[in-house]
Amino acid sequence: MGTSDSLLTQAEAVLRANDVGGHYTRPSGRLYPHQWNWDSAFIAIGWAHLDWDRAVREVDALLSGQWTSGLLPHIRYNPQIHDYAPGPEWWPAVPARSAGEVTSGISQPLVLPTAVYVAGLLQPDREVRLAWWARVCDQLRDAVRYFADYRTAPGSPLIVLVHPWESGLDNSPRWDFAVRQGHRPSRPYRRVDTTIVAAAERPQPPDYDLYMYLVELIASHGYDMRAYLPVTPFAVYDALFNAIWYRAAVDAGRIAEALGRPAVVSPEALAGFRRAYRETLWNEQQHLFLDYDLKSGRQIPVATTAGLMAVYGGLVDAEQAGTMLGRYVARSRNCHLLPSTPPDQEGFEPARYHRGPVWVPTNWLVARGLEDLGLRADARALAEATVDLVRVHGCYEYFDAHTGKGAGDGQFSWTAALVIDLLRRPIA
Ligand code: 9WN
Repeated sequence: MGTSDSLLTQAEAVLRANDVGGHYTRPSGRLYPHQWNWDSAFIAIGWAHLDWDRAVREVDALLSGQWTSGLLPHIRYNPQIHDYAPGPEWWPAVPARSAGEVTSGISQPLVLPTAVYVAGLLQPDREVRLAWWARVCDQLRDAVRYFADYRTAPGSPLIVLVHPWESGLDNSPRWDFAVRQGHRPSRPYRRVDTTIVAAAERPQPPDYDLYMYLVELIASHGYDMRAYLPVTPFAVYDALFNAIWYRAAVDAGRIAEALGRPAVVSPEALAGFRRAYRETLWNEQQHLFLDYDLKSGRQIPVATTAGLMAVYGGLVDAEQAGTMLGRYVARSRNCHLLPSTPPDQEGFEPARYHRGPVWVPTNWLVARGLEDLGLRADARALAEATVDLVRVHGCYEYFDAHTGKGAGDGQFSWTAALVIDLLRRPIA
């Protein structure tokens, strides 16, 4: 067997081991036993190469947690499992469309419409593909529009992120400004994560204090952002979240168009969004997009991979993408690519979760974005570096930026799924 064949076999085994009854795929065995939003989107792309019907079931399961507003929760809890914290008791009275669904009360980067588009194209039978898209199209539209309808602030079409967990890059140094304010929840809470993996690789106690404070704040305002926006310490325009939302709107639109249905977001609204993204988040000095804190009315001066996601979103042209990437790579000397935070950025920690380590999903997003822009050599180099890291170290959750050593959970679903995609659908 060639090395790619054995890596494929290994990655497939990870997905199968994390498959929960053929319904959803947990991100990893013990650390994350429920269904996570953007994990399942990436995972569906992996399944689409192995077992297309299984990819459909992954998406169905995620969509079954959707709320009446259209929100797709960040966690869809498996009610049989109780060893993850915080559990659903922290998210009371969630307005899910289907009775019996147990979910969290915030969302995550909306990769799902893009995953459904990509997985759909992997189905060779056009009738089967269109029938699937027709079945899920309205739910994807609602998931996209939820953010435009309920999660913007006056004066801008950009989406407001209300919790670090929504960013998917939870303890990014971008959020240190809020952690430093010292907010704490009113009730005690437990942590399970640090009993499973090394505490040195996880968020710190002050991070969790903020997370749980915000959970209480959001839940106590009935999950209505406009009600808590005046009092929350955390309201940001996240460069990653907004780029992914834009791409989701475009890809949900492609699905609608293939079905002859009306646009999901109008071309004028998309153009206005592109303008706002560039005007609000571009930082000429860093040659990168930065996040924006609505409370201080300023950009957050912290460079991370989130600033590159405009490449995936299709919010920059090839020339700008090439310069942004070149700068980021140049400042990431002695690191495997791409460190989630460059080493010259204050707050960089090579082995701590989202503060420096390399993550397969963010690399995948940038590589696919470069590919779409025609920067094939850059895309291929990044894809190969990513696959090599997994080949050498295994399907880890993330990788030490300096040594490449795997960290977190060692049988990680999105790592496996996206390596399968990079091997089976190499950069064009
Ligand atoms: C909280 C599942 C999730 C990912 C996130 C990652 C981590 C959860 C946690 O795991 O977050 O949502 O308990 O730390 O940060 O991106 O979706 O893999």
